[in-house]
Amino acid sequence: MNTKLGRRRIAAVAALVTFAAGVGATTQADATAVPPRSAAPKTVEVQMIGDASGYKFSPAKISIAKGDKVKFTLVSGPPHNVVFWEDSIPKGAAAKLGKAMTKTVGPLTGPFLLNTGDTYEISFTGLPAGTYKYYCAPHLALGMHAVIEVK
Ligand SMILES: [Cu+2]
Repeated sequence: MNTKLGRRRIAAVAALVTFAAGVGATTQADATAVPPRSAAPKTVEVQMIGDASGYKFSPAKISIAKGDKVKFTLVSGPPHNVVFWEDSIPKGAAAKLGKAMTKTVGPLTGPFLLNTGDTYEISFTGLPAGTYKYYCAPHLALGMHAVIEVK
């Protein structure tokens, strides 16, 4: 009698053991909690520099994955900002990029950073792959422009 119940108990114990093994391996448990992706989103840093060597974004060209963030940090020579050329970004990206940019002071125009250490972040989540060319409004004439490649 009751062999069915007995089997169920064994199954329940087996499930518990499996669960406990999973808890022991925390990295494995964490990996199953995030949606599948080829790699975790990362933040890529770009420095805004203005000194005796000139005005520039460094590095001037970066390559990121969809979903990554770009973090601009003012190092020297302010004010600096980030402005995208609407005709030098992928077709259909302008509206989404405009929403992804916070504190804009004009179309695809980020706020002016004034102090060393100030940062400005843009998330490329949901933005199409392609080439995004941008510049710093105060220093465009001095060659302060750069490229973000979204893969
Ligand atoms: Cu600048």
